[in-house]
Amino acid sequence: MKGYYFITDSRLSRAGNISDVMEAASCKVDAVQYRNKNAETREMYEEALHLREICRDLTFLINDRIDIALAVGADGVHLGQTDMPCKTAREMLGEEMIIGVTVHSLFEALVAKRDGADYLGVSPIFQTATKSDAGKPAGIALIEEIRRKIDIPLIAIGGINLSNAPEVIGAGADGLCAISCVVESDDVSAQIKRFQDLF
Ligand code: 3NM
Repeated sequence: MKGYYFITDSRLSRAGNISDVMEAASCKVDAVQYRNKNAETREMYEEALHLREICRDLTFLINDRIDIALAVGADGVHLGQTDMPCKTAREMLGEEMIIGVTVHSLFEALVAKRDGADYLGVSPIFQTATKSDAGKPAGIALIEEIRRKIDIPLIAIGGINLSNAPEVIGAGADGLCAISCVVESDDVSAQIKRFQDLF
């Protein structure tokens, strides 16, 4: 995991998830995470199937829903602190599938690594309106602190834009995700490429 990591957000997207993911795939982003907190299971399953097809040559992950990840043949899941525990997910998914875990502290990072996470989402770095319960921004100091102790990939998220991304990378993040800054743009792939050029 290195570079730009794409996460869907149909509420903010101008063009919709399918179009956004086609653009992200054309940029060969590092990974695509399908995140949909509002859909019913069937709708999510069908959209995930479609996105899996678009992302046939990319790492394709599902946020939270282990069942949907398995059903559509995703490469893995991304879990938050209130989702299925990483250890349990690892037992369910085996060693081959990718598990990412969102962490907000060094302690959560150490637990996630111990429990089998392949990479960490470090968040929220800056203030964000995209996730209402994101909590207090940790700043780049959290990336630096985790980087000193942990060697698995760190993907920074939360309030990242083209102006503050260089300091996020400078702090030791292997990759980053900027949702609103990309999906609200009228040229999603051009915006993704601007982030990719920073790596
Ligand atoms: N997770 P934007 S913040 C999906 O803090 C997500 O765990 C977060 O959106 C966390 O790039 C977030 O528009 C949204 O700030 C990030």
